[in-house]
Amino acid sequence: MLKPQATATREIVNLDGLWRFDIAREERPTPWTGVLDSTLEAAVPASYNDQFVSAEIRDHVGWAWYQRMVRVPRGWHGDRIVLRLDSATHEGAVYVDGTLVASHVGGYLPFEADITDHVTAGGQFQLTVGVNNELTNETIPPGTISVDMKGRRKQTYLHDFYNYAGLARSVWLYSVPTVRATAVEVVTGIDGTTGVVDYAIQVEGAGDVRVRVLDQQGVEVAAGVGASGRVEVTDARLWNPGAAYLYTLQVEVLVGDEVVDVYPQTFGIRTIEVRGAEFLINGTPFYFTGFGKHEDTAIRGKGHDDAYLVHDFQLLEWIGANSFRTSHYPYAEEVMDFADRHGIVVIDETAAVGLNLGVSAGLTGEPNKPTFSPETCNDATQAAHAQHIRELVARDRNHPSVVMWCIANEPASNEDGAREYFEPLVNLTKALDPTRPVCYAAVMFAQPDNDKIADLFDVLCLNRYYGWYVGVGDLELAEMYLEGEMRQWAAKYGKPMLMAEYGADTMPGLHSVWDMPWSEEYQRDYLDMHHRVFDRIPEFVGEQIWNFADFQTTNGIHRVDGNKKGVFTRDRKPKAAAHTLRARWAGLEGRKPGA
Ligand code: GCB
Repeated sequence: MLKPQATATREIVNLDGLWRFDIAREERPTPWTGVLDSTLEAAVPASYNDQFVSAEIRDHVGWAWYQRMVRVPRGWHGDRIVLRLDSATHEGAVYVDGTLVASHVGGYLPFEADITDHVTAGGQFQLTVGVNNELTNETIPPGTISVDMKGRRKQTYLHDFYNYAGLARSVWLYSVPTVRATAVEVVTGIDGTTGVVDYAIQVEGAGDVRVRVLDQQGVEVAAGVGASGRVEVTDARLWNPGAAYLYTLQVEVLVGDEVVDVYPQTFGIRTIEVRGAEFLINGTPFYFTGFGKHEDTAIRGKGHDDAYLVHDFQLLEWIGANSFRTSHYPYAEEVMDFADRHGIVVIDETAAVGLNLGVSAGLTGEPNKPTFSPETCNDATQAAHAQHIRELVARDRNHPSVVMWCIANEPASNEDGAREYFEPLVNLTKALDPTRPVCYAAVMFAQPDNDKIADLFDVLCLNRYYGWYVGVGDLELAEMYLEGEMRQWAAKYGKPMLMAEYGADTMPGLHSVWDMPWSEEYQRDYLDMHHRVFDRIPEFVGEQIWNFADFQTTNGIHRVDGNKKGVFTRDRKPKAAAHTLRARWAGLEGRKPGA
């Protein structure tokens, strides 16, 4: 599935704006495809939860309905007409005038429907989109639905961020020619000063393919014919962290001599390699600095917003961060495109967060159920996870910014069944994309002596909270624990190690001369302590702090208006630690301090 773009042969209409809206109510059976008799309107793109002053809507579990009229442009006669939703969290059902045209499970990846047979060019139709926010043990991420003593349906889940739902990304109507490109894959290599570009194009209908590689000025630098092949760019400009350079593979589909479809696919020429304990980009050791992030802002929830996108990347540059992880789900494609253009390195994570019943048992004191069993994470969960990986790799494989796939956050990798669950998923990811390393972010219960899956992966990504959840308020002890454990991982595996989460909740404005948790000084000293340890261990290839900014959490968790581990507040003001990070990261340019 190609991202919609306007070209000489393709047109596009954006359907964002205000849509009629309501949650599914008893008097309106599901699915609801009639006219939505609601006075509510919801903004798209945005999660619906925080737009209304209504606990009933915010805490709703189940379907919600969005509806609007859509006019098809007159000139689209003879073309295929496609509806595309960039995301519908977590399940979407799309109706054109009451007919179901598409449904999709998985809240953070796009899906589309060819609606040519249901609409006419120049005519209009009623578009209804159902979104369902339910999480079960067979969805990614997983969750549980229960009915409380008052008869209300309740959703619980094993991650702390709020379960925002709705149409958080754009909706598009677009036209494509009947004979067209339907998928483009680009893999690059470097041979001396030559960029080697392998491409593969899928075509619908009987058409021939030719490709041209254009540089950033639009000048043709290479060309080829055929649906797959290799072209070479002499004196190639490489895509480098902090110094992005993008080429365009201009795909043309021909019938006879006529160009019937044009699709431009941007790409960067660069290589990724894990060698020993090094992570190499274009053959040079790379040191990650940055954050785990969230798609999270006030009122919009997980709604994509270009102004926040620009500002967040400005802050990344200001603080000297060269990377982030898309914790804990795939981000909007606009974010990935922006990272490509601005040379920010991305660890691309699936939505597989919370495959770990040990964490909840730890928090509630309830007996520990096995995470991997027929009643908990089972074959259906694994199948949903595999499908999600397929869709993620298909969507993001051409982004030069993506340097590694992270297939899960904090799974129960210390429990029986973890290996059986994960080995096929690692193999699948590597078969889909042999060019990128694969990792998972390991939970603190998974230690060098009990983790069952670390050897399957290329990079050890560790989430650790010494000085916060363990040894809180005693940074001297925390430093000993941290260094002790990290040296064991290094000795056992000899792989590149990246601290994928470490952080301390911090209340802006709270100050102390002591090691006082929640104070701005504590966050600063906590981070400094970690950096001393990373700098002493050669296997460390990076540090990504939890979190870039404060973010909203679920009601059922002990937090003060959300998770406050942000180095920036939810409205992106720096806490004191931001300044010390800036001093550490400035001028590193991807090198480890002291290297
Ligand atoms: C973690 C999770 C992350 C949480 C964080 C915390 O280990 O991966 O999603 O937000 O801890 O702050 O507790």
